[in-house]
Formats: sequence, structure tokens, C-alpha cells
Amino acid sequence: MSDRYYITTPIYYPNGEPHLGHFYTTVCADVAARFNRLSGRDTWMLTGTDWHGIKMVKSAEEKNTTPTALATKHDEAFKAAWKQFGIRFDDYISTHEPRHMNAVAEIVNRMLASGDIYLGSYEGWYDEGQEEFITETEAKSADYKSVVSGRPLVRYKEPTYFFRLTRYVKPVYNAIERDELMIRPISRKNEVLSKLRGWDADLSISRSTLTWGVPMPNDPSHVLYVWIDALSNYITALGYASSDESRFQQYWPADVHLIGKEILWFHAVYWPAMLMSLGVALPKLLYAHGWWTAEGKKMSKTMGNFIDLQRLQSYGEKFSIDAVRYYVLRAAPFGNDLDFSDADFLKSYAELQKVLGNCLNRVGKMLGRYRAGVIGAVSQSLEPIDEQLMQQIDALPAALEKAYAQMDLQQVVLLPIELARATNGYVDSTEPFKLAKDPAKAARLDTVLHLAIQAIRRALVGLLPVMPGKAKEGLLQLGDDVTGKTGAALWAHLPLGHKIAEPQPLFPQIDPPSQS
Ligand code: ME8
Repeated sequence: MSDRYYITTPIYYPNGEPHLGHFYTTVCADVAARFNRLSGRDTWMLTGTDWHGIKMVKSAEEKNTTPTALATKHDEAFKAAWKQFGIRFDDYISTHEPRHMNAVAEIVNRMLASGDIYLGSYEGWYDEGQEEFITETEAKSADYKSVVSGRPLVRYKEPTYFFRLTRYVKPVYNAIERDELMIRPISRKNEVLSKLRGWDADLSISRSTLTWGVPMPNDPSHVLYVWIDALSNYITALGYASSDESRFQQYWPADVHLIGKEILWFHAVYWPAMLMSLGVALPKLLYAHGWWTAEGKKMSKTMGNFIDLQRLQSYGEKFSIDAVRYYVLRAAPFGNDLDFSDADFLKSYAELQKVLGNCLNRVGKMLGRYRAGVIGAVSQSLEPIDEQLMQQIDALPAALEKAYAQMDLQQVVLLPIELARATNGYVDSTEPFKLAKDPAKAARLDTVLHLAIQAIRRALVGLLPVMPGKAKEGLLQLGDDVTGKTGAALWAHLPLGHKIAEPQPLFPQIDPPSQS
């Protein structure tokens, strides 16, 4: 892996309040960014909002307001939410900002100069909720309804500029097949390849019946198709096609575009084709994660089972924001669909209490009681059980590095938790409380407590990206202030003679939430 890291989230439509789905993608990106920052890499995380297109216009009409007022209001809600949930982004882009709109106009000019844009007319189906052109075959098989929202597709017939997508179908196909542009999970890669195999259409990229968007620089009676506008954010935010491209030089190509599975086609096909037209390098990894349902059912406003951020916030107030972050990453293997349920949330909180909190507390208390909180030496003659724990302690940094590189974001939670679980097992088997009663076993007790403390410390360090507050609090209980530490300094063991602080319950006992 290189010494720099650039990760993005989709830019969300600011036509409604942020919800669990938006939170999930953003927190996953935040966790990966935090890990890379803690590993000492020069890291950049980008998120933002997608202001243009027919969806925003229609939402504004429904709410009797303007797209600008609607977007401004929700943009604030997104920013406030990310702050509440401890998300640390480096830049936030809204596609209505001049820095974006000017660069997008320049991007279109460059695509025009490449001879990749021509005037024609489009007739066909459009999914206004997804801002997506739908082929006749797809429309028919979905009964002329959106496969995402279930709303009727709309028939469009209008003059439009086309992008010569067909010119790039083969090179895009090859890049994906050879993993030059990695698409994961692998099943999603195969889906894209199979749809691409039969692809023979250019892409309509302008609307003459819409005024809300970036005007086509060559013909202002059209506005640019919202997806061309939106996808560009990943480079315009870095200053591409502006007077200062230094950040673009520094961070592009992106290491990861993190997205939900429903917007993979745009990212896997239109985006690399645009980049090829511009002569810009392709992103390295496109990860399409699964979709959340709530208590087994699709989330919808009409069903009233929408997991909004107020709900998550109320869990946060009661159990801590970090417990919510932990739960969403823990919920399913990364890439799979996920289901939100109170019962699962409580189970994951209990795991934090019983495995992590309990381990920290009991090991800390024993060191306090038997050795006045001071770490003693490890004996020369180790038992197999010690060596086994040491191996697990040693393996964690590399295992996490690998899991993060593959965006295996459930593993990044499970690996440290499994180390804490193993530490609990180690304490159960070695029985320090018995060793403490026998003065002849003093050296053995030192070894056991030493290894148990180093193990729980490593588990906490491993969890820093996921639970920045709680993990830091736990480390402080070990007398270890990790502020500003990265890489080897962060992983380094506590030295002999180090004195830990007073152990406190990290995850207090809390009554389950009342059913609302
Ligand atoms: O698609 N489960 O914006 P959007 C998991 N503006 N993730 C979910 C989810 C769910 N139930 N619902 C939403 C757009 N998401 C475009 C993107 S990018 C250049 C333009 C998450 O507001 C997931 O990341 O509809 C999904 O891809 C994204 O929100 C869609 O957000």
C-alpha cells in the first residue's frame, strides 16, 4: 500500500433527512479513513451532496419550495449529522458550489474536444427517482416501474447531447475484468461485466426540458445529465480542471469509492468511461455494499419503519455513539445486505460489555490489586497458552491492514474483539486470582498479567477507528494516551514498569430501549 489514501462516499441527494443508509456508508468510509490516518498515511476523505437533477426539482415542487432552499436545508442536516456521529471528513462538496460547477463545465469542454459528445435525440424510459435511463428490455421486465422505488417510469422524448459511451465499452470491460478497476464484492463485478457484454448504446447526457443543473457549456439551452455532474465531484473536489490542481495530483487516483449496490452501474461504467475520455487514471477500488432493511422489512416512510438519524441518535445518547458505529459494522459481512433490529443492537452492545469492557476491567483490576497497577516482566519460560496469546497479539496489526486493504469491514471489528475474547479465555485458564495466593507463583502471575494487559491494549488500539471515543477512553484507563501516535508507535507495547490508571466500566449496564 502507498503512503497516501483517498476514500469517497456517494454524494447524497439533499431532498430529505439523512437516514441509516447514508450513515452506514459514511461511517464505513470514516472508519477506513481513520485506520489509514492512524497507520501514518496521508489520508483524504470526501463526502457531500448532489444538488441537481429532476429528482431535486420534483421533491421541491412536492414540498412547495425551491431546489435551492430544499438542498440548503438538508445539506445542513447532513453536515450536522456527521458531526454528531463523530465522522471526520476532510472535505465536503455540494455540487452547486462554483468550484464544482466551473470545473464540470471544463470537464464537458474537454470531452467535447475529444470528440466524445454529439447532438442527437433520445426516446426511451427514465427512472426519475434514480435519475437513470432504462432500456426497453429492463423496463418491460420491471413492468415499467422503478426497481428501486416502485414508481412508474417516465417516457422521455427530446433532443439531447450524447456521450460516446460505446467507444469505451471495450476498454472499460477490460479494466474491470483485469482488476485495473477493482469491483467488489466479486459477484457485483460479474454482474457489471455481464451487463456490459451486450452494451451497444451511447449515453444521453443533457436535458433540454430542465433548467436546474450545470448548463452545457456549448449550448446553455441544455443542462448536463445529473450523473455526469455528480460523478465528477470525486475529482472536482480535489481541484481537477481548476487553477490549482495540487490536491488532485496528491490524492488521485482514489483508493476506494464506497457506494451502495444500487448505484454501481454509474460508477462502474459511466465514470471510468468519462475518465478515459479525459485521459485521467481510474480509481483503484469500487466497493458496492449491501442494503439495510429494518426489522426484516424494506425501510419506507409510508410503512413508518424508517431508521432515521433521530432514532440512531437516541441509541447514541443511551448506549454511546461508538456502540452504534460498532453495531452497523458488526451487523453483516461487508457487502451483504443488512437488517436493523433492536434485538441485534442489544446483542452487539452486550458483546462490547461482556467481551471488551469486561476483559479490560478484570485485567486492570487484577493488576491494580496484585501489583499496584504496575506492569511486571514476562518470564523466560513461556507456556504454550502464553505463546498462543502472543501470536494473536502479534498478528493483529497485519491482519487488520489486510482487512482494511480489502475493505472487509466486518472483519475489522471482529479481529480485535476476537483478541479480547481470547484474552478473557486466557485469564479464565491461567487463573491469576489463584496464582496471587501463592508467593512461589509470583513470576508466573507477572507473565500472565503482562500478556493480558498487552492483549487488551492491542484490541483497543485495533478498535480506535471504529470507536474513537470508547477505545481512547479504554486506553486512558491503561494509562496510555495515544493522542497523536501513529503506526509503530501506536502499536508498541506498554513498557515494563508502566503504571495503569483506575479501571472503570467502559460500557455501563443500560436498560433496553422501550418499544416505540
Ligand atoms: O444515489 N442501505 O444519492 P442517495 C444501505 N446522489 N445504504 C443506503 C440505503 C440503504 N437502505 N439507502 C441509501 C444518490 N444508502 C446519488 C449518488 S454519487 C456520485 C451520487 C446509501 O441520496 C448508499 O451509499 O440516493 C447509497 O448508494 C446512497 O446512500 C444513495 O444516496
